Amino acid sequence: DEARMEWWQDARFGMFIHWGIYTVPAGFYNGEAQTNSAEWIMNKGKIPVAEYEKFADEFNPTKFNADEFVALAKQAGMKYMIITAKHHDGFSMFDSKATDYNIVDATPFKRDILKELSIACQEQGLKFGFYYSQAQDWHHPGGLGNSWDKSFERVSSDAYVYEKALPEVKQLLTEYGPISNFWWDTPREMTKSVVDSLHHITTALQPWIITNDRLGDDYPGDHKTFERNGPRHQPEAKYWELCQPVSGSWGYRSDDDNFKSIPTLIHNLIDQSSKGGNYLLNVSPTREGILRTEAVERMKAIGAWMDTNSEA
Ligand code: JFZ
Repeated sequence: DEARMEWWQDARFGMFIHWGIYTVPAGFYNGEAQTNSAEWIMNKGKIPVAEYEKFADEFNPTKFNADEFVALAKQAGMKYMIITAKHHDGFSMFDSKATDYNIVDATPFKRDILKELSIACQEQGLKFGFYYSQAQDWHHPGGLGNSWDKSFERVSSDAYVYEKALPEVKQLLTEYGPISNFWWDTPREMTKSVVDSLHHITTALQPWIITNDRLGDDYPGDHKTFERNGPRHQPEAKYWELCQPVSGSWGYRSDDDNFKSIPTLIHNLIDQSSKGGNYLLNVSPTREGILRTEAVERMKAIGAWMDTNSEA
């Protein structure tokens, strides 16, 4: 285990990416700002499944360039990248074989951005991993979290896992090269057997993988994840990570001007790493596939600080 965790413990800094079709409404539904992190808009706006699906028709991030994205992370001094393969909205950001509700089959873009990023990361020497919302899925009739849409008949959570989550996780672990991390999120009432299955295929298919602590009760994972710094969150755990969005929202929203200052970001990085933790900093690509200039500026400034202050 020590050997498996070694690169991660040395890494100190990683890029988190929240990206999905919620960048089309970008925080606004029926002209009204939804007061929440943008990737929650379907839930907060109680948007019916059939209506939310239409955002996929308009998702066409033609300005996306995986090489440039990975190069920027490297320039910032980041050592690994974790991207949302599927968030709570249930939309798969890769060429899923389990559902057509994915970036290749359901959008005019038709490109598998996870494949493109996995290749770019391998070429440029960055570790690459996935965020996956295993319990909440507001699109599948058995996924947890969608109680506002009564237009379809519900199936069991187990049925959802066997039809969608397990096959997708398996595909992500077998068709995208070496996967450094699996970042589960929001464990909810799932049966022990499906949680066990998710855990077992993950470690069996990628024995070197590192997982966080959000799969389910019986699984502490390899490291803890925290969202806010401060004394309460300085853990006693050996392996831990602080994750934060560079601005106010995880997913892109058009009115988000709440960017953390460059000194704050550098402070957070030093603060976490000096205490033995990692800092997973989230950026939010737009519906066009690019980052806001404020975010790019910040990545470059952190990189410049690293260059002047590193010993190598
Ligand atoms: C979850 C997601 O719901 C959210 O959209 C985002 O992906 C974030 C990284 O993770 O939100 C959480 C999960 C756990 C806590 C807070 C927000 N927590 O434990 O404090």
